[in-house]
Order: sequence, then structure tokens, then C-alpha cells
Amino acid sequence: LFEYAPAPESRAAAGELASSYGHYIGGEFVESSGKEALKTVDPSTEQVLAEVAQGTDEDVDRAVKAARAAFAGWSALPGAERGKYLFRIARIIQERSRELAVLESIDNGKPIRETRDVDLPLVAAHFFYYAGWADKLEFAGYGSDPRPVGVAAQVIPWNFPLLMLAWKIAPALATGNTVVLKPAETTPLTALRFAEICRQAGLPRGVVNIVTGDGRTGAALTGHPGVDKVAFTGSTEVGRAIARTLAGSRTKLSLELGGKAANIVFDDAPVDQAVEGIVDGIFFNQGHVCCAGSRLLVQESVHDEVIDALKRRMQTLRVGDPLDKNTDVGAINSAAQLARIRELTDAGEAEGAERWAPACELPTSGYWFPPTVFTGVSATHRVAREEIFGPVLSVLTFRTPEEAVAKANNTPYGLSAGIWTEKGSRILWMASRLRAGVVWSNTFNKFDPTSPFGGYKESGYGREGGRHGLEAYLDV
Ligand code: TXE
Repeated sequence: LFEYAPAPESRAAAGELASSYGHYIGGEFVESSGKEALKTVDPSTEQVLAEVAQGTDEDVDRAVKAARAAFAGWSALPGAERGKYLFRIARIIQERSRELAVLESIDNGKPIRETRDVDLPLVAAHFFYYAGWADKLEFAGYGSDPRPVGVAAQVIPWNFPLLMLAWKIAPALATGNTVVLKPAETTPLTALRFAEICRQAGLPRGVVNIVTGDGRTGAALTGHPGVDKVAFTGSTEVGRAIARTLAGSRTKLSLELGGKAANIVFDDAPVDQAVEGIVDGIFFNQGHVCCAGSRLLVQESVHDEVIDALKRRMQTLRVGDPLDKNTDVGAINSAAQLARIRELTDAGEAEGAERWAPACELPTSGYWFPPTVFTGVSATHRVAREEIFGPVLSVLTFRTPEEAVAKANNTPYGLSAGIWTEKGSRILWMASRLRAGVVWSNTFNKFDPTSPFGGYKESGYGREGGRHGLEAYLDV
């Protein structure tokens, strides 16, 4: 269909990788107290990149103690001083952004065009934004002497490893808290590189601690009696387990969980623009996005026109090497996630929805799934109800705005939604009725550090980003 010339980014740009890593505690890279290690692989090749430590209860305890020891000094610093460290971190991230983007792409599988143009600029923007708040907290309504909560335990997922770290660490530090962060087991490398950046910025020891490991380490950290605040982004199931553990304790909790967003296309929307928004909504980051537009609600009168245009556009998506600058859709992050996508798409077919994917040659090693669309989906099908977290779109139809709202809200989740129409009044009418933390109109997956992000219903509680994002880390 088109001329294709590969434009590979250099793997070497990721910088040197150690064969094995320990944790970052109290400003030092330390060995784990246990012997167990986890392998992190490049999901586009299945090659092992490095071994990281499986954090033990003892490691977690040591990190929480280091964060506690650093708290008094850090929280007593004038806000402007804390802000200086955050500005410094933001600038180092910009200076090292190529290295970090390549490292993120090889550990996660996402296209370099996205890590370079979306993830890294947003990571730096979050640190700049919260650096600016550090000496202005009184204007956020917290009085002239705002109180940080204390030691924050932060557990993040693998879909935007460094960006989720920024969402968690930047507001916590700006408000005077210290943190222990656990990255996801399949994408620990950029968090460990971030530890180096904390050292480069001269951040006082113990203000940021990074402990690696799987869900066992996460459970030890979120259940540790020495933490004052838990911030979690991940599956609804684990979010519930953490809430159960913390029930009755003094620990504050914010949760950012799954989603099943409706992307709603009306018959007056320009089809080409809507199709771009649909593609961005579900195929960005292989659909590993909690706010992905995974349910397309299209007005019945334009269903065939929109689906035909969508399929034509999907035929031009380039699936393959994450380090090729032409790639639109990269690798699935892990074998486990691929298995989950396969299970749900098989269920979609078995339940009678019609499956379509463009012909594309997938690499023979690594974890891959083609961009896929299901039409003829009914609200009871699993592909309409469950979060697939992959490049898979389910199409439903509606006739009236009322029906669109009812169908969009017919989900236990409530993280995001999109509306495509030329009518401004309809956008406002819809937005006030959609039970979703973010509603985009005539765009999708737009993020900005000034804008609060978070869910309704089973998508969690609390907000990250913007002035609202300070709330999780301050007592009034
Ligand atoms: O998530 P987990 P998984 C959804 C998505 C995906 C599904 C499963 O639908 O298919 O969840 O993904 C840590 N206590 N989302 O299994 O297990 C874990 O080590 C404390 C949506 O990867 O929730 C990792 O660091 N922590 C989502 C983090 O939790 C625990 C992003 C997330 O992993 C723990 C990811 C425990 N008991 C998946 N068990 C979003 N909202 O963006 C695991 N962890």
C-alpha cells in the first residue's frame, strides 16, 4: 500500500544495562536481603534485558524506614527549596529523554514515536508542573502551613512506567512527603534509571526509594504499618485487595483502576477526524491504556460508513519493531497479557460477534497481537463488558443521545469517555450525564499535568494531576 523504509532508533541509546539490579534505598543502590530475582524481557524479542531483585519484607521495611528518616528534613524544607530539586529532576529528564525513551520502549514494547513524543514530554511536564506548586500550596487552599501526609507507598503498573512514576512521585515530593515506589515486575528499568537521576539532582537521601519485585512486594509495601498513604494504579482486583487490607487502618488510599470507555460518534461528526480519534483511542500504546476508547458507540445511520473508513485506516497501521520510528503499534507487554487478550477475543467470537483484523505480518518472536475490531457486539458480550487492555475495539450502535448515554454508562467502570459531534450543546449535555472522570470531545487520550485524572465507580477514587492531585498528599 505504501513505500516502507525502516528508520530504527539505536538500542545503544538506552545506555548501559547492568546484568542484575538491587533496590534504591536511602540514596544507595543496595542488594536485596533475599536471593530471588526476576527477569525483565524485551517483549518484542523475548530477550532478557536484566535481572531485578524480588523485594522481600525486609527490603520493604528498610525502604520505609529510610523514607521515614528522610521525612523530617524534607518536609521542613521551604517549598521553594523542594521546588528547586523538582525543577532539576525535570531538566535532567529532558536532557536524558532520548536514553529514557529508548529504555522504556525496549522494556515495555511501546513504539519509540510514543515514548519520545508522548511519554517523555509528559514525564518532564509533570515534574515542572508540581515543582511550580511546591512554594504556592497556600493558593491551593491548604493554608500557609500545609501538612504533608508522611511516607507514601506507591505501586504502579507497566503500561506507562515512567509516566505513572511521575504522576505519583512529583506531587508527593512537591507537598513534602517521602516515597517508596514499586514499579511493575515487567517494566522496572526506567524506575531504576530514575533513581540515578535523583542522585544526579542531589536529592537528599531517602526522599525517593525504589523497591522492585512482583505483587508480593507490592502487598508487603501497601500493607506496611509504617506508611501513611498508599497510591495504587493497576487492576481493579488488586485495588480491592489493597482496600480490604487497609480497611480500618489510618492509611490514606487513592486508587486508579481499570476502564471500559465509550468513544461516541454522532452522525454529524466529520468521519475522517472521528476515525483518527477512534484509532488513537484504542490502538495508542497497543490499547494498554486504562482510559482507552475500547467501546465504539456509533450512531446507527453512519455505522457502515464509519466502520468501512476505520478498516481502511487500520490497514495502514504498521505493527512491529518498537524501535522503528515508523511503527504505530508495538509489542504486547507480556505473555500473560497476550494470553488475556486471546482469551477475551476468543470469547468474543464464540459469543457471536464478528471479528476483523487487517492482514499484517507479525514478527515470529516476541508477543504480538494485530489491531482488531469486533462488530455486531451486544452489551452482554464479554468483549463489551470486560477490560481487554489490548488493541481490540468493540463496536455497538445507538440511535439517540439518550440511548448513547445509557449504553456508555452501562459498565461498572467510569474512567473516561469521548464524544464526536459538531454540536457544542450536545457535548455539554452528554458530558454532564456521562459517569466518567474524563470526557474528551473531538479528541481522545489527551493528557495534561494541569488536568485532574481519575475514576468514578469501579475505576477507583482520588484524582491525580492538577490542583486536585495535591489533595492525596496533604492533610488540611
Ligand atoms: O495488574 P496488577 P496486571 C488491568 C488490565 C490488565 C489487568 C491485569 O485489565 O489486563 O489489570 O494486569 C502490583 N498488592 N490493569 O496483572 O496485578 C504489581 O506488581 C500490591 C489496568 O499487570 O494490578 C504491579 O506493580 N500490589 C491498569 C501493579 O500492582 C500488587 C494497569 C499492577 O499489577 C499486588 C495495569 C498486591 N496484592 C493493569 N498484586 C490501569 N489502571 O492502568 C500485584 N501488585
